[in-house]
Amino acid sequence: MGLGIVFGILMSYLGYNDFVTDWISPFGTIFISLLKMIAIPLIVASLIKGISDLEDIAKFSKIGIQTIVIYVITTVIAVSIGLTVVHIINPGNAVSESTIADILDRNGAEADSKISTAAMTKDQGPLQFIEDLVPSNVFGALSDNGSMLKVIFFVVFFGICLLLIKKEHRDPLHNFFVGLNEVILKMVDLIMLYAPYGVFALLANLVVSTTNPDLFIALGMYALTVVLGLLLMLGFYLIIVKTITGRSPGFFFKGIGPAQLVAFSTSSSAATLPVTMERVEEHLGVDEEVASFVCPVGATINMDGTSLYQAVAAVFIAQALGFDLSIGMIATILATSVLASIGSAAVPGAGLIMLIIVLQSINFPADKLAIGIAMVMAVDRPLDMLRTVINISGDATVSMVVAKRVGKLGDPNVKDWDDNYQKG
Ligand code: DAS
Repeated sequence: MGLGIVFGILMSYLGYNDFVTDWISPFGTIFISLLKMIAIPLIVASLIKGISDLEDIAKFSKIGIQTIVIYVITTVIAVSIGLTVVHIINPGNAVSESTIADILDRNGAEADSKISTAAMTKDQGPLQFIEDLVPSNVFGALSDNGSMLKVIFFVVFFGICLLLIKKEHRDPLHNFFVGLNEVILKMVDLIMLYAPYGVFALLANLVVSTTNPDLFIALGMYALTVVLGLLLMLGFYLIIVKTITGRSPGFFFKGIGPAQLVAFSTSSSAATLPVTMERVEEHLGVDEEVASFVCPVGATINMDGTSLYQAVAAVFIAQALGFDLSIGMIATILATSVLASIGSAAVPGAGLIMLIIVLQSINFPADKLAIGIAMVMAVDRPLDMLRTVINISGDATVSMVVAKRVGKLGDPNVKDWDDNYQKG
């Protein structure tokens, strides 16, 4: 990351801007194309698997339904916090008009390109938004100029029908989607191996695109906005833990701290899951029956940190590249960020890939999308580490809340706490 910026500054100083744009930048464009290539298969596979797994969740009806409801509530709160802080700080507005013009011009994007062709629809009636949700041609929706919301509509519809078939004790496609999910995740892993080279090229090209420092000031403000949002979300968890379970923040951090460190260092909720479960059971007092269910589900469908980040990043990119957001678009960002959180894989960089889904859902101009992703990628690695910490902290919080509600939250500091549950 830093190397790309230093290299770009050096090339700009030596006057080799065109060399970077002609010979380095394409490796960044390839990386963005790889992310866009894997985004739809990732959301198709992980959303369908996530929804169809709900059938297993529903079996634990006492725990399952409330787990899903509480997870969705915390994700909506996370996105709302993200949207609030980004509209208070407005980091994207720190990018000057001349800087935007420099960047768009060097990257061949139209300064006044508005919503992409897919959104060029007839007069917007009051229910146009609803009409636009339903694809008349699934493969058209999957195409480059398709509408991401149509894809999501089809995927959710398909997943629900798969769930209903499973409830009839038939599960014709389960193994297919489990296998598909694993293959897609392996592709994400390999694409992320190329990430350092792609990010180097993108940043070098970004630096030679403009000599104005305001872009980097805006990026710093953007990163601080995400960090502020994540801290507010952590504070929300502490309030929930204190008011619902009576446990202090010190108890919570002492219990979940080691898992947060693993999440920070791995940027992977999936890799942290075993530690999260051990800490939740042995140090936060959650009974094994609850933890062994709520934590794995959380690692799959609950990524509050990721969804908060996506809301902030989508608004920042729109602000920075001069793309006006309507109220409807902000509502779409909220809905898609929640869905992207369910569909995000618990692996490094998954949130960045899903950001493409969020931007495409508001028909963000295709020629500006790559530039926007390149911008936020400059600071994505440390933000991925932090949002993964929030993701697992949210899973631990909900585990404690569910355990408390079903009377299975003990106090690990009390001898033989296995059966000293605080009743209901
Ligand atoms: N790294 C993801 C996780 O494992 C989160 C993200 O990419 O946003 O939780």
